[in-house]
Amino acid sequence: MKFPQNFFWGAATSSYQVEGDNANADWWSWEKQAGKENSGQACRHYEMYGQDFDLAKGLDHNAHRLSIEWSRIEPKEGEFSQEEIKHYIDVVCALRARNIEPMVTLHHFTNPFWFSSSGGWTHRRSVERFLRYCDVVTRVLARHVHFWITINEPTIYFSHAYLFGVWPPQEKSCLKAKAVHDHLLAAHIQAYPLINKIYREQNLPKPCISISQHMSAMVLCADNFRNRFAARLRDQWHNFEILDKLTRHKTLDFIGVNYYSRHLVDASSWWFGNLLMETGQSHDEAVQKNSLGWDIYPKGLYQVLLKLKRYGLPVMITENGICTSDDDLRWEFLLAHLKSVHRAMQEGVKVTGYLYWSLMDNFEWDKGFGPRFGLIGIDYKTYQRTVRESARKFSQVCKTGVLPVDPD
Ligand code: IFM
Repeated sequence: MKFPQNFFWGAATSSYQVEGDNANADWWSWEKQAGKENSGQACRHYEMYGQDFDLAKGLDHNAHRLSIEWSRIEPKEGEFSQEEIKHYIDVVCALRARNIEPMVTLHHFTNPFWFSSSGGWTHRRSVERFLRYCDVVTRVLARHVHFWITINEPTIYFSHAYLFGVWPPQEKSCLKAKAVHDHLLAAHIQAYPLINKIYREQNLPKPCISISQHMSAMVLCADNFRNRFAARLRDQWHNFEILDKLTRHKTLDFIGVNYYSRHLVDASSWWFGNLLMETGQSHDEAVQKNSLGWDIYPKGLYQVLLKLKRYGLPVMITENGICTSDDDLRWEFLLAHLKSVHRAMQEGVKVTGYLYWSLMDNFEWDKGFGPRFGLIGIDYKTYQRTVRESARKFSQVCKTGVLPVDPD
């Protein structure tokens, strides 16, 4: 099983989860007030990024996805920190110096505290505030960056923060969730021409811009009419609604996919909530789970990728990973998902890259530091990095573009 020569291989991180000391972000005050584990110094990646990128280089990665922390760049409304801007130029150049393609996310769940305390993404001025930040960042990074993700997992963000009330600002309001959804989409739709314009002004080749869309496979517990209907509804709501809109606006140059698991669809009534949310037990196959209890379902990545054919756009896996204390299982997970990617490519899906989540263990939001997603383990007492065996095996794939054959 061989991948194309110019395939992007690497891993992803996000600023808040790895940098540490992001004291101007809304999560920072929320995690304290909500009594959650504090992100504190996270992995100290803010100062140790050079060492971390050396490890990525040593593991044969040729691409790396990172995010810019808006609350560092604009700690007070309209005040941009030259020091922090320089920091991110240095970070991106550090990747370039190692021949690792930087892929930059502009919004990965966190907001500056001032932005959230004045209504966050529910505010009608949220879009113009985001665009002002995008403008500043794009102008300085354009020379060094070709791939942009404007917004990470919009559906996860607005549902967790404004519908389920489990992330800051812990709202449970359909009206607010709808406003946030609309503003996030508008933010992307308007950021797309803005970023392109900056590249034209700087005489640079057109950049590649997308979002990272969280996608799940929909699996029926029992094959009946209501479950089939519920699965279609969920597919649309969770996976495709946003992609449909953004492709209609012609604002995606590729599709960024974050894939982790499946939804087991078992709707016990025609009530909207049951159709959209209710999960059940699978009757046919017992699958392994990650340490957060999510089903491991590699076939689902293949299924999702095939459905993306409808857009006729290249696809990049911007996240796929497992939290586990069993590193053999991590490698099995990686290999099985890469086989799914390869199979989808054989069937005509143009996948251009695979970024494992995550380069290192990190702060898994409301779940704290417990879940271990990293190719590289972090000792949170000493901040020592340990390259896992799975990372070395993945490195062989990155180097050769070939998947090892199963011994059996
Ligand atoms: O850690 C997160 C990441 O921030 C967004 N995608 C899913 C990952 C695992 O939950």
